[in-house]
Amino acid sequence: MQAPGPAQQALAPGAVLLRGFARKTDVLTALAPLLAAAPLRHLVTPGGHTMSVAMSNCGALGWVSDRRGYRYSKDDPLSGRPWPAMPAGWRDLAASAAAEAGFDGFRPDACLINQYLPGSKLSLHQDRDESDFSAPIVSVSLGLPAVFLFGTTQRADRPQRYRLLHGDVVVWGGPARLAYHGVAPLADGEHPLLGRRRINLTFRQAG
Ligand code: MD6
Ligand code: FE
Repeated sequence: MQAPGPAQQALAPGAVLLRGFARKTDVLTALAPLLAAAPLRHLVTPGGHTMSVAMSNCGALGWVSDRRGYRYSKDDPLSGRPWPAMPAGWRDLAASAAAEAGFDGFRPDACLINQYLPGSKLSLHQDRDESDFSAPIVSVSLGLPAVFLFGTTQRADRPQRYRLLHGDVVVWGGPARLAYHGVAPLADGEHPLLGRRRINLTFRQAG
């Protein structure tokens, strides 16, 4: 008998929510050493605002923001050294989630690590700093639940709201690749593995 696959929920053409896809994968063991090598920090936007989400990266490229703009960088601006390598287990998890959502051959070279504390939020935005939009975005939710906002490619369209739990994975690509998305202010709580925070891993083919 074949085990049932993970629950799939279509959010839009090209966008899929894979409920619990990462729940049984050990992604947390690698987290502390990565954050020791490249600590979480609050980036400043080109407009001069300090983001409430704290960020770091692993992989060949990392996403950074400062007064000069958003971009991908080979080096961590804090240390001047390359970002820590992406753990093979993380890369394989992202590739298998992408394949499950219909995107074969996903080879992420960037993983953004985001930490949300109670009250942290991420305004509606598009992920458009990557060089090639033919690859999807794979987003892994860990820790406290969050309300994920997912709209269309038009900023003015009101986004749908989805509650994302520990282990949920969202994949968006194809016609949804440039969909506006964000995260509502995180509600306080206590997660058995991660405490009072949410960690989100966002995998991209950036270079
Ligand atoms: C999420 N995160 O946290 C979705 N995008 O569920 C994002 O969309 C995102 O956290 C760009 C930069 C950082 C992010
Ligand atoms: Fe994003």
